[in-house]
Amino acid sequence: MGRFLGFVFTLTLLFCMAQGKVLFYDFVVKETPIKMLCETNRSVLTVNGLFPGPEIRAHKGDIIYVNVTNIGPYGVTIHWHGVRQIRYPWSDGPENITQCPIPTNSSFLQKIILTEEEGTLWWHAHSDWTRATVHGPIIILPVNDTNYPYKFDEQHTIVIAEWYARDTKAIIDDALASGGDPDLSVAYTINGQPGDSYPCSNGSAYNITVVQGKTYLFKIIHSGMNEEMFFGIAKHNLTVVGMDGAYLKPLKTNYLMITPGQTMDVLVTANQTPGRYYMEFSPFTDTDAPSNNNVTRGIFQYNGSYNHSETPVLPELPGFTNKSDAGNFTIQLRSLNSKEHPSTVPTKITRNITIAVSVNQQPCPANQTCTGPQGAMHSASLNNISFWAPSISILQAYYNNLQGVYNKTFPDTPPFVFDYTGNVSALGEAANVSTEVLMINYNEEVEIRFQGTNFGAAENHPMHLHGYSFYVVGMGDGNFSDSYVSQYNTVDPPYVNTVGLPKNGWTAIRFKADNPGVWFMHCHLERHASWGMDTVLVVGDGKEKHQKVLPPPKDMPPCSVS
Ligand SMILES: [Cu+2]
Repeated sequence: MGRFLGFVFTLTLLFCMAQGKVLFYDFVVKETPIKMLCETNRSVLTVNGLFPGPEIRAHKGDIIYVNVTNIGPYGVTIHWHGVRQIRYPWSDGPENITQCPIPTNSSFLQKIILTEEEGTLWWHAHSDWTRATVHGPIIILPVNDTNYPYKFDEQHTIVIAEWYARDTKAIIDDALASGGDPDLSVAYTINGQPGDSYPCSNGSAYNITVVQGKTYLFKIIHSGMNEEMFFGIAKHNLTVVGMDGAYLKPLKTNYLMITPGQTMDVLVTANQTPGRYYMEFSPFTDTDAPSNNNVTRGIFQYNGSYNHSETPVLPELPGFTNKSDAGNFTIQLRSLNSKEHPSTVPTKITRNITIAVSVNQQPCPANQTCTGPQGAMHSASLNNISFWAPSISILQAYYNNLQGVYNKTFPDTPPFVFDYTGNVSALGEAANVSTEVLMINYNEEVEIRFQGTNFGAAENHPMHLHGYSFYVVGMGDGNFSDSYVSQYNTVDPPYVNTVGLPKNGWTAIRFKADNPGVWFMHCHLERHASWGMDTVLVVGDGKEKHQKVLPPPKDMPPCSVS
């Protein structure tokens, strides 16, 4: 008996070691006066009074408890972007998908279960447009702190965001009521600073002082709302070594293109003449839709003796509308696929889904004036369904077998076939507004082919899936064709949680449905998500006990109060 207990104890100890540490964080969501541009201290929603918000730092396999207390003026939810949350969708966060908002003056203890994730992820609000200012990094270090597949001397986190001139909840509430375009952001920021190209900056900008010969690891998080960005540092090469919490084969480049929702780990060696060099983010605007055409700059400056007041050198980035440079960067990304970090790309696909991704219009309701295109209302859809979030959580309805909250009828193919990326002007642009989910069996090997369409203002759509990372096995311009399957990369495709679907192009992704639960899938351009470019994957339980969704915590925010 004693020997048996000892054996159990040893097993438990091993299990705990494999599971890593348990960490605790306190997040208080509250309005905080922030000085930005020429404004004086306008209050915005923050976590712990910080913009960007506090960094979570953990090791692979840790479990993190975050006690989220909301003392802001309205209900909020927080999402841990890129964390798979195996069997535990209860803490995933999207409003009315996996939980109802945390009401004002209450708390929700969220549990973040790290498993395979290693690298850079982030957290953000997932209700209304609150994530504009409620976001921050999740840095996941290798188990023993030193076991990186690359070398560097120092690491720094860079959070890119978009700043709006008024309350972002009012912006999206107004836009959805009028059917028109939401306000554009007025600045892009690097770690909370717009930089010296904006009025009232007084020359201040995010800056980093570097030592010649040293190599810096930049953990770049694009938490911006509505624009993809190019990034570069004058005269310096970038080596991309990770993305979305997984390693990549080192990719040498002089610029990168990053979409909202994506993270990239980038090495930069300070190997130029000591001096001052701009690092710059500039928008990639491949659409007729209005966009914020400003840039934001930080400064990469060497220590040592030279004229420190000299104007920094500017990088040469692709032009704002340069679709080919954006695509040429993205298609070069490859997962590391080493012995320690192997790729496991599904090759026996048992479920094949094609999703047409469209920007639509809805007719203006009678007795109303709409400010969308041609007096109509902006809308967006997946397979011609413009997603309508229910008033209670889909996860709670699913787990408790409540009827009438959602339909299990999201189609596996577009409802009708047309020349998706050709001239669509003769086709109607309205989509069906409803709550449809994709039902997927446990352990299916799933392929999803996203097909962009030429409706409305076509553009790149950063498609994001909760609960999973996926392999991007193919991508191209125009309409998808079955003949492309033989050209898929099933050896070392990038393993990501957000992929840019090219404007009027296609992208194919693969994953094994080994995480039961209710998982949101949506465009990470916030205006498209608000217009209905979303759906939900409901992945069923497996037969074994360890293949089922875990029970909910006792303190789930109630769905009746909000
Ligand atoms: Cu989109």
